[in-house]
Amino acid sequence: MALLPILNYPDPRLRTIATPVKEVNNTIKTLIADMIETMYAAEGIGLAASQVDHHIQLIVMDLSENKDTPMVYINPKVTPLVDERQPYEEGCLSVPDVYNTVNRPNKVRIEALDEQGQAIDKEVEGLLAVCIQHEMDHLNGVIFVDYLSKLKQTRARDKVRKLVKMREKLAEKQANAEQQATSV
Ligand code: K1U
Ligand code: ZN
Repeated sequence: MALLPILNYPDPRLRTIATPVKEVNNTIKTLIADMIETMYAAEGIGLAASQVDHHIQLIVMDLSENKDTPMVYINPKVTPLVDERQPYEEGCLSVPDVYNTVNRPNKVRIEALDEQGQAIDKEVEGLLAVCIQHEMDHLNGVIFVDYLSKLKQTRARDKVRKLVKMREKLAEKQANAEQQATSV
């Protein structure tokens, strides 16, 4: 298994519309395993294939406390079951360290295929409903900050750029230190 790099906002690749999965073959199964590992390593509760630069309709999620119940949704279709929208504080692995309230329907129907190609058809509510709608947005090139004011979007973009630069500098320092340690 492998950890996959996660695209950061405002990377334009996050705006790509995902295409349906034609066949649940071994290549897709490897990607699913890698996405689950990547989601756990990043301490997320969901991950869309778009976020790891694979523009296909594939989502993984795990809302369990022990992080031992991964869910896989292939070619998902999500239908709101209520008109009313409720506020929820959302985060995004592609927009690190930014949290904001988004209003969404609190109950939805999910129709999809699982990893074995079997049909899923269920009604969900609460965080699961919020999370699947957030992930569906990724497949459609939408990021949760799009729902925020222009000012908040600019702040989010600047914050992520700063964080990414800091991470790059840290990685460079670590690589230099390792090189020095091996050359002694
Ligand atoms: O798609 C993603 O970027 C993953 C995202 C999913 C998500 C979290 C919260 C609300 C909607 C969608 C995350 O996992 S962000 C990190 C996280 O674990 C988290 C953040 C806020 C609340 C709960 C969990
Ligand atoms: Zn996200």
